[in-house]
Amino acid sequence: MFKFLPTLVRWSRIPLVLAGTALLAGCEYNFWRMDGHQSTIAVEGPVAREQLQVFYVTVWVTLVIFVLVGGVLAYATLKFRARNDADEHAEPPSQSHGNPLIELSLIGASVLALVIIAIPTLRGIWYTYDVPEADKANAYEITAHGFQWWFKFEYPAEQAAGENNTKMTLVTGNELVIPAGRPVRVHLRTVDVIHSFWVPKLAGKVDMIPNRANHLWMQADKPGYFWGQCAEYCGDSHAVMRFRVIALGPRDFNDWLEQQLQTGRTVQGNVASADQPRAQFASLRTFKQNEAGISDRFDLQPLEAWKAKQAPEANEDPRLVARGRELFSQKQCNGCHTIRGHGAGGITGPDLTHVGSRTTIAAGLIENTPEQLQRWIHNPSAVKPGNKMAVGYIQQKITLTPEDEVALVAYLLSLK
Ligand code: HEC
Ligand SMILES: [Cu+2]
Repeated sequence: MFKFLPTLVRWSRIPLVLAGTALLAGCEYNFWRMDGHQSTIAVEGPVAREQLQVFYVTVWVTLVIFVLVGGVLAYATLKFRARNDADEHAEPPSQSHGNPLIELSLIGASVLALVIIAIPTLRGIWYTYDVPEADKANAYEITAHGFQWWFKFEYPAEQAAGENNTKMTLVTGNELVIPAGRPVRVHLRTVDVIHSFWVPKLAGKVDMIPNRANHLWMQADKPGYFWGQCAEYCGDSHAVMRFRVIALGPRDFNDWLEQQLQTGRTVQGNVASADQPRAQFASLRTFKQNEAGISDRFDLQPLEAWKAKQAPEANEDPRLVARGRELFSQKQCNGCHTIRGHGAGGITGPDLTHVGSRTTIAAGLIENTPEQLQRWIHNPSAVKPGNKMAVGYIQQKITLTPEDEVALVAYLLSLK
């Protein structure tokens, strides 16, 4: 009688896959594994794995209930249907209050189902709340701040070089680099409205709430590149308030830290040359509003792309970079952005001291290429509706010629 069960179990993935397809259509490239940049099924860390277990237990319990109730319903419908005219006009069977044994066992079964779901749920709540006691000493601390519509990451344990040999806490923007295989404790803060911190493959989500000190922890099994997303509606550009998490092995992580702790890079070269700066990419093609800004190559091999981005760009032109540095203060970019060691100390926008070594800009929205960078500084609001940099352009009447843009791009990309 139960011969159909194995087949049923095998095919019970279908409703899941169908629901997944509906939700993730477009960004899905590994269909059967249900993988994708923001998959909560193909997880890569212990916290997300714990959360996935709760999900699966719930799915299986409800699936069993669905099959049992649906089966009884189908059985009764078929067995007791009217078969002929006499059935059609027969009196309804005598009505009774019910069978106490059946009712009690149904209550018992419901309680059992809830207990089966409650055990992994409670275990998950305790496990995901904070780094396990035994691992606490090994945990790395980060503070993440939500801004409309980007993320600032602070490394409280790391003192970076500031202006004139001063020290300041290391800060990065939109790309969170963490040590792989180690628990990372993230303190969650916001400077404006409520945001929510979510890295689907690693952990989440926990809200960043004004005047409230939330935290979460996460861990990446091995080095990797992960997609994050603000998961609490926070205004115009909420849907594109993204970020990235880059997990690195101990050696790579230390190398990265060492580079980040230095002041903004200065390109050496023949600055006094009388030649005109070489404009390498002066023609800005016209992008459409909301046009994507991520290349396939980067999309498929993001960690390799990130590693390549740590080295200086080919064909750096020192004169162009020097001109860009001048423009950065002339055009008041320094009022909102910090570039340590280059006399720029603004704090309302992302720290740009090492912006050239990031793979994405505008909070994970577009790739950090010369073309996309120029697209961004040319007209930020055409890339990301409502963003605060565009507001600053209007209020401070900032205008850039194509030559200015090219020089600024060369300068920003030189900041490795
Ligand atoms: C009024 C403040 C303000 C001014 C002035 C300003 N910016 Fe910004 N900038 C921001 C903010 C805020 C963001 C983040 C926007 C977002 O992603 O929502 C940003 C983002 C950026 C980014 C992307 C950084 C990243 O990691 O995503 C770059 C590059 C940048 N600005 C360059 C410039 C340059 C060059 C100028 C001068 C021409 C400038 N900014 C002027 C506020 C400002
Ligand atoms: Cu947000």
